Amino acid sequence: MYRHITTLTEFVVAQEKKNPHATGSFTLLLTHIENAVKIIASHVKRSGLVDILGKTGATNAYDEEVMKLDDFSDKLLFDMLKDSGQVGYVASEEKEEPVCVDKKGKYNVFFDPLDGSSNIDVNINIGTIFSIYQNKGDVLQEGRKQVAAGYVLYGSSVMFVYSSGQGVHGFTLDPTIGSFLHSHENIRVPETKNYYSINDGNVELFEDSMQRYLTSIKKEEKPYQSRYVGSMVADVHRTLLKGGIFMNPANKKRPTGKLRLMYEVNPMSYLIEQAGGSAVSSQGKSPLDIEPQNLTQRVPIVLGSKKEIEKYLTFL
Ligand code: P6P
Repeated sequence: MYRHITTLTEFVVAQEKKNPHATGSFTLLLTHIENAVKIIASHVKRSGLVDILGKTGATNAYDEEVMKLDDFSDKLLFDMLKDSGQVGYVASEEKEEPVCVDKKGKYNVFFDPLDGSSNIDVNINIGTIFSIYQNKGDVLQEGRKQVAAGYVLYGSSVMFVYSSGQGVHGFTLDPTIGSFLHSHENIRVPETKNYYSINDGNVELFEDSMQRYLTSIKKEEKPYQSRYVGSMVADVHRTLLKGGIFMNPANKKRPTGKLRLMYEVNPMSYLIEQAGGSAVSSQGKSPLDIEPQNLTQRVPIVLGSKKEIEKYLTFL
């Protein structure tokens, strides 16, 4: 029995048709990102085989130039974005400075090519994160100004999750046809879930309010359960689908937190809010309202189910 399942390309084109001002530029941009991540997914799946890890400049059994997967992903994403002809500034977490591809390019794109890449050689899920702004000449814009954001999770299956302001949609790669199929329509974060996701090893370094919160949720009648992968895309994806609270807070060693505002926190906070959840940074303020000071700025982040964030805020 034939049942048509929408591909990512069809979905994005349909979204474009709904928008009277669309010129097809965003569709072209997203399609180039899609092509890049399909190639990255293929290499991630083979990463244990072609000895692609850790070496630079050698050649491998496949006579390909072997480079670290994150360098490869970084170069590939940049080239694909440049080839799209739709970008002004492109900023990679792997690079010190943004690159101005075309001053008149319509969109600025920030990306983390392979977040959690330290997990590659132990076969733990890793991900690509991207964040898209209108090119208004100024590279640094607050997260609220994002026109779209998304991630790709290279896991037991490869998933492309994104939002362009009309809810969050998930697409699962069907490797037999090389297409992302619309598997998760309009993802909504459950309002509550007793999952907490944090690196408990730093508990002695956390602020008093965080320590009191963590003690309290473990003493509830239904104690909260720890779920922590240590790979942001995996932890946020689980939080998006199942609910709970993901935290990478400030601590005495990292008073501004560990995760990058422009490359990790803004795109993930945008997605969580689009899916009906909440995201807060210092003093309970939304990270999307932070005026970025520099490209590599780190901020504390707590995000997830609306009611879980409300409970957390009562401890501030
Ligand atoms: P911590 C991975 O190195 C990463 O950048 C994120 O993917 C992950 O959420 C975080 O760092 C883990 O941080 O404090 O647990 O080492």
